[in-house]
Amino acid sequence: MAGAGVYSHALVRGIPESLAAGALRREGSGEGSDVNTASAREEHRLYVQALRDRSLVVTELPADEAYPDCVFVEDTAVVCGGTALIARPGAPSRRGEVTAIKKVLSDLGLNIVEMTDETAALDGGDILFTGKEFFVGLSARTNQRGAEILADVFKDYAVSKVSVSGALHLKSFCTMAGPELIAIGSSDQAQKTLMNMQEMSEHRYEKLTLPDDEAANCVYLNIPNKGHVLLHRTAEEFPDSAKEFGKLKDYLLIPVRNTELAKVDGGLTCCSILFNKTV
Ligand code: CIR
Repeated sequence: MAGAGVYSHALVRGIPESLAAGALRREGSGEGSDVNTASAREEHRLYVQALRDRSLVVTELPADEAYPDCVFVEDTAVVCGGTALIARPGAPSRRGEVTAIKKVLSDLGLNIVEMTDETAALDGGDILFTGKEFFVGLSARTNQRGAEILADVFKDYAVSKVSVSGALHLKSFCTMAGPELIAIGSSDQAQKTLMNMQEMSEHRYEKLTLPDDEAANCVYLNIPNKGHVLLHRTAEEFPDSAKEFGKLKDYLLIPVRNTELAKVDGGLTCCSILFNKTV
């Protein structure tokens, strides 16, 4: 089953020393604030622990100093229904990250499809799978060709393209928060993007509007016999958004701090590739 949040496995990767000085940052992002590597690793450890505590089988790849952004594994592959599409990240400095990811996903028994077309670009952070269809953000990192290849690989699902500006990725402000529930930031850009998505879709989704765009990047897990689980940013970081999460009924809410990786544009979804291997 490939529904929203239905996962058995997670792939994560450690944080290299090189992240603080070498990770990519959008202009103006985390300005003047250095990443504290020790704090980043502690926050990341708690994130990984939260996934393990929900019974996911977690594979942890070691960091690679040659790739300062390697902790952001989400961008390197899209996994659905037993197939892993190995991405061609939009940032040239990140392309080599995929080699280790391809190997581990292959060792885990997934069918591997590689995006080899040199005109294609795709970051997993631009791919929103709702359980029913895919939305692909066309951003500075993901282009039309990347979206076409994804549509070709995951033929069982409708794939709609939506343009993204003012944020790094589509999922920087828009993720699933439940089987039919989309978490969305309240900026004009975020609301407009969701409106465009709804216009293209045959499905009707509920929306959970968060006052902070960044807080709309959350991790929804739908684990058999464990119900709805949501990893979301803490009240300390985003008090108003945390109040909105608190109104969700029948959820296990797990606040996860992400102050350090956020300085280099990393959100909660970026730090894992989540997939279901029971298909
Ligand atoms: C980058 O610019 O590629 C990294 N510094 C942040 C990537 C965040 N990934 C994601 O949102 N999926």
